[in-house]
Amino acid sequence: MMLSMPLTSQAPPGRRPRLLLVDDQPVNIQALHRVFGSDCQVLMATDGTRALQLCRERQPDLVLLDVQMPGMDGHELCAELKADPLLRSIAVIFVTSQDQPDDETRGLDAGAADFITKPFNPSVVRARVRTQLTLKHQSDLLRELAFIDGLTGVHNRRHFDERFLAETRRAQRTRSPLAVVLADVDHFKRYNDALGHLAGDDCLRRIAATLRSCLRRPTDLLARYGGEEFICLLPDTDLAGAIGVAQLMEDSVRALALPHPGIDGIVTISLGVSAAAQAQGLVEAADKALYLAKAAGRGRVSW
Ligand code: GH3
Ligand code: MG
Ligand code: MG
Ligand code: MG
Repeated sequence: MMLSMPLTSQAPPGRRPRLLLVDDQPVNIQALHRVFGSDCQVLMATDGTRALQLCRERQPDLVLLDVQMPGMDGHELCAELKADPLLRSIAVIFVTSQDQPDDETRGLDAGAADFITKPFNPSVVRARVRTQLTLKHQSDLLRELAFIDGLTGVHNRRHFDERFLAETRRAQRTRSPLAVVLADVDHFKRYNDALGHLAGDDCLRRIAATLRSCLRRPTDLLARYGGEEFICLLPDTDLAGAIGVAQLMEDSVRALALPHPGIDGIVTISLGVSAAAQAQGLVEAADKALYLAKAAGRGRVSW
């Protein structure tokens, strides 16, 4: 029986697909809710502006979108989503009573993945949504891989840049603090010179794993920012909190006690911390603080 088929065969464990139903007529939303309510997280909006807001705040996997609505209509909303790098991956299926081929072409041109006409057959809607959710899940996995640093397994700079943009917007919207910690391995050139590049790579892997173990919240992000530099993005964290994280990182790397023959000591890191409600210049400020930590003798946290 089609209706009892699971919606995604490869959904991430513990995460039900998140659908956004958008239609100016609540009765249409109710009809779709009956089809998906039991096995999806369902969000609802009766106008385009509210739908866009929900997309920003809740990142649905897929939007079932009515075309004709007062205010921002379906085509406009779809165009907004596809023009935004942070929202572009959300799949859009138009659900409309219009059956002119022109409308279908226009919807697909706007970036929609599929097109369903009302009145709809629940099994068909389910099957089409299932196909799009599977595609979305696969492209999410690929994107995730493209955002991982090959050497250390932590996120890469590209991912940091994208998350930084999203968190900056969120921090401004919610007026919550946002913090950045920049970490740089001390005298790493001499480490390579003394032990060789492969040992250097191993050292970077150990440090990355240690830094990661210092992060506590699922929203905290660690990325490799450059050769022997790592960066942390800490949402909802003020300066004092970020300094605490940075100090823990400094202590944890020190506790590894990795011998550094190039300086006759052990491997240490220097860290620069910055935090603000305004994310403007946050990375630059952390970089300046890192420079202070280096100048003050390395193996320490500055802000
Ligand atoms: P400082 O304490 O001032 O940071 O000194 P440093 O030697 O760490 O800084 P510098 O920027 O002069 O040198 C960074 C070194 O990091 C040089 C480069 O060979 C090494 N490095 C960068 N990326 C990698 C990598 O992926 N693997 C290895 N093994 N070494 C790397
Ligand atoms: Mg309508
Ligand atoms: Mg460096
Ligand atoms: Mg260095």
